[in-house]
Amino acid sequence: MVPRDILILPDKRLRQVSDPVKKIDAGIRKLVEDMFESMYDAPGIGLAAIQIGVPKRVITMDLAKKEEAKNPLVFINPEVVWTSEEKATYEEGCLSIPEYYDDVERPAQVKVKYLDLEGKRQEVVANGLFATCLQHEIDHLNGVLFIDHLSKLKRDRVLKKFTKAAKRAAV
Ligand code: K1U
Ligand code: ZN
Repeated sequence: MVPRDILILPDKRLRQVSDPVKKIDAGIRKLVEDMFESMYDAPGIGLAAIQIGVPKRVITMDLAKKEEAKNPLVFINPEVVWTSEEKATYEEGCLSIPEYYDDVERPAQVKVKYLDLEGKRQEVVANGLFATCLQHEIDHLNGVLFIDHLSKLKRDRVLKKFTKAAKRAAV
């Protein structure tokens, strides 16, 4: 299997709101396979389907450390149903904004309901990097990028740098 290209800022498709999955069929299972292939190849710890150009509400994730066994996770139609008052700050990165990292403050814990690959309703309470990564990926499903949580000055700087790079690559 060949990893799919990951969309890079300022690709407009990254700003699209993704559609809910109506039926978990062979097409969705193939999409999930392609997403894991692309995520592990990048490498990354999470991926939203829109990052490979598919506007569907599907997320893959694997937070296992290098020395640990793989722990592939799939979230279909995820919804945040509760967030803690407590906040946590993590240095985030994004495969669609390569080599740029910055601190983002988000709720420290979240409760998310979603469908698994068998179409079964699930609920998880996440904290630590799991909570951050879930919120980062759910943001992607809504066309939101982690730089949107930074100051306008920082966001504009990043956007300018990536817009210039895209223009240079196009000639
Ligand atoms: O959504 C994405 O673009 C994936 C992103 C997820 C993420 C990272 C950090 C905080 C929140 C969300 C990444 O995977 S960036 C790459 C990365 O963090 C990483 C890559 C290899 C090993 C360990 C981490
Ligand atoms: Zn991202």
